[in-house]
Amino acid sequence: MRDKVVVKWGGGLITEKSQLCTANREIIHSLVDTIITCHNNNMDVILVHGAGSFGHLRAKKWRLNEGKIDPSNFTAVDSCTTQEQAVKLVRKDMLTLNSIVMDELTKADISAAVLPPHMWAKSTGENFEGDLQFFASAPEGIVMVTYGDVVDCDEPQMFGILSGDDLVTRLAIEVPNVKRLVFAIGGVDGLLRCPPQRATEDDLLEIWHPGIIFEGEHQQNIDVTGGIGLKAARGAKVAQNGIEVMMVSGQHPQRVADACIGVATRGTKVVSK
Ligand code: IP8
Repeated sequence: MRDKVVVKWGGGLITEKSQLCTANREIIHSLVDTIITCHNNNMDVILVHGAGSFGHLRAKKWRLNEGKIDPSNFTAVDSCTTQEQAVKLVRKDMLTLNSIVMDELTKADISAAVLPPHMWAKSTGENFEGDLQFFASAPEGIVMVTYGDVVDCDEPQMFGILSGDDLVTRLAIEVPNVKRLVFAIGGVDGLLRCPPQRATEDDLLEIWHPGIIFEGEHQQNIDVTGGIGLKAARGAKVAQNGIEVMMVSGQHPQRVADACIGVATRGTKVVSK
């Protein structure tokens, strides 16, 4: 069986994060080549993408990450009047974002199959329920794709947000033959010692483990999942299982490709200690 790499394309990278449902097609198009590089280097790819403005904005407004809450917390807007409706809309928007990703893969002659989490996964966090067998048994050269989504939860929560960062953690650890996990992120070269607006070139942490303190920026007003801090924590857990973990800028596809095939590049290598 060929080696596999799990790659996460961050939502902040592949969408315009502050503009509802706006994809960054140019970036998506440029990232597709990195998958071809993996195939040319005998590696299969499991691709997970984030939600960006197709998920976080509406999920935040309707507090979907908190599960079902008292309807009196909300004022109806034309397009949506209840949390249940918001769940359906966010799932639909995520299918739209995913179809853009799938379309770019198809245009590059890459065979891919998508497994939308709301159809096979339940509950949130890294202990979500769901059978990862389909990802493990994909034929050589077929890219298995999934993404951060709104999933069903048990009562009383009813629904919640399953982040792509939790999906990559489980996929990297549980699918056999995964050699690497690569986070392609937007706006930064990796983990920085301080928030990006204050950082200089020298503030990139080339190696990070949970003992190293950094001031991660989390856009609480936009994000319903954990931002860079969640990626770092999940990355360390994956590294603990003997899998290489890199965070690189997705705005430099060459770095993403290099990280995927194990060539040294600018970014942050995440280790467990
Ligand atoms: O961007 C979030 O997934 P993430 C999913 O991978 C939604 O954390 C629907 C907001």
